[in-house]
Amino acid sequence: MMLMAALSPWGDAAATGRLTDIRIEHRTAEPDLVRVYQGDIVTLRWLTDEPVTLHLHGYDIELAVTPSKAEEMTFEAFATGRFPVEAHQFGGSEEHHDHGGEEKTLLYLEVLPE
Ligand SMILES: [Cu+2]
Repeated sequence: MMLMAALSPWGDAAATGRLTDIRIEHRTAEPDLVRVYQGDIVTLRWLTDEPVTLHLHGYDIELAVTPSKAEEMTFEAFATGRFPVEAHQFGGSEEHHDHGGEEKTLLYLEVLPE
């Protein structure tokens, strides 16, 4: 039915989706809060000034982003609540700086009940 098309991550997100552009600069994200409603098809599009691995907790989505291009996380906001997106590794896997397992919260995703 109509809903099936909306669930496709490659479909046109304009009708039912929420696209948010997020920019990471100096290890800080702008915006640092994204609010959506339960059932939304959410796309977070990331631009970063250094390589980083992102982890959306709760939904458990990981994404590696490099400065060369924007990368997207697309998912259905099925669970309500407040979920952190953490930077698990700044600087990329090859340099592998050891910051003592530091995980920095870049932003919060808030999913409100419908
Ligand atoms: Cu994490």
